Amino acid sequence: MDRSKIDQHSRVVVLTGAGISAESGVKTFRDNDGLWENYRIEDVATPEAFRRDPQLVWRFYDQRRKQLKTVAPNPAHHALAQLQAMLGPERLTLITQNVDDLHERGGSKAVIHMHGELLKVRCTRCRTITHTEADMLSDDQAETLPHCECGGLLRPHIVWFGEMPFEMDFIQNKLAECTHFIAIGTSGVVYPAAGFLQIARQIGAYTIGFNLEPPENHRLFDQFIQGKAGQQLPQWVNSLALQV
Ligand code: BV8
Ligand code: ZN
Repeated sequence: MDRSKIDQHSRVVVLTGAGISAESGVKTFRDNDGLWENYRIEDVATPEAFRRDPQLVWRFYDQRRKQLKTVAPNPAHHALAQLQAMLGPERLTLITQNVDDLHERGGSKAVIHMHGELLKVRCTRCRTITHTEADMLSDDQAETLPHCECGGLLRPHIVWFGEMPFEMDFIQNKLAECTHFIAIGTSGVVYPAAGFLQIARQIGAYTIGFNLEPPENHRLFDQFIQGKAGQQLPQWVNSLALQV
């Protein structure tokens, strides 16, 4: 039986990382050596950084949210939406490490943002989550911090280093029953996301990696397709369309 074949009986789990948004113009974490304004991202995207300097952390997320308005989905996002339409939402689970909304704008449904979303903020007191497109820091000199109606300080609805990613139970269940696991544009460095490939292999799923450069774990994939996701993914999905 050809394990690689994807058909209507397949259950596909896709994990995307910053590389799928790179051709849209969104910087990846490995770009400029993972630095933002000379800060290491691991030092800004943490609860400690937010406690220590909430204005700095809000500036970091306001700037990335603002950039979202200037970028658009690329052919890789559209190809994944096409694949989901072909297989149906029951047969394709899309998990992203990205906090941008490009999968949704590219047509994908029910996207699992395991590391949160740039366009959402959460109250640190009542935990209410609200959608926002606006800058959260006031642009006055004081850089007044945003607060909830309940008086609680608002934070980005983002999973920082040292925090538990979202939807892990759902993700584990989908990994436990998948027939195919496809990782796209991720360096496979950050856990627990980087461990999903191992879980998929252990249950016998057929695994495929798409990446510009061979990531550290590329030998673990049954198939590794090197190149830009915006070129490789549409080609691969179109070749599937003939089979499914
Ligand atoms: C947790 C939101 C515990 C923030 C993010 C030591 C060893 C092992 C693990 C750890 C350790 N010390 C600490 C840890 C745990 C830590 C971790 O893994 N650290 C790493 C740095 C070692 N993980 C955590 O802290 C996680 N939480 O462990 O909690 C816990 C347990 C119980 C109870 C409570 C807590 C939380 C991790 C989530 C952090 N938040 N994002 C924000 O966005 O601001 S992570 C962030 O970085 C991204 O979301 C993403 O996950 C990661 C970056 O990875 P990629 O997406 O892969 O991006 P990258 O730039 O690295 O790679 C891009 C790839 O694309 C490259 O390979 C490139 O070649 C390729 N590419 C480029 N262009 C293209 C392309 N490919 C195709 N086409 C192209 N055009
Ligand atoms: Zn509140």
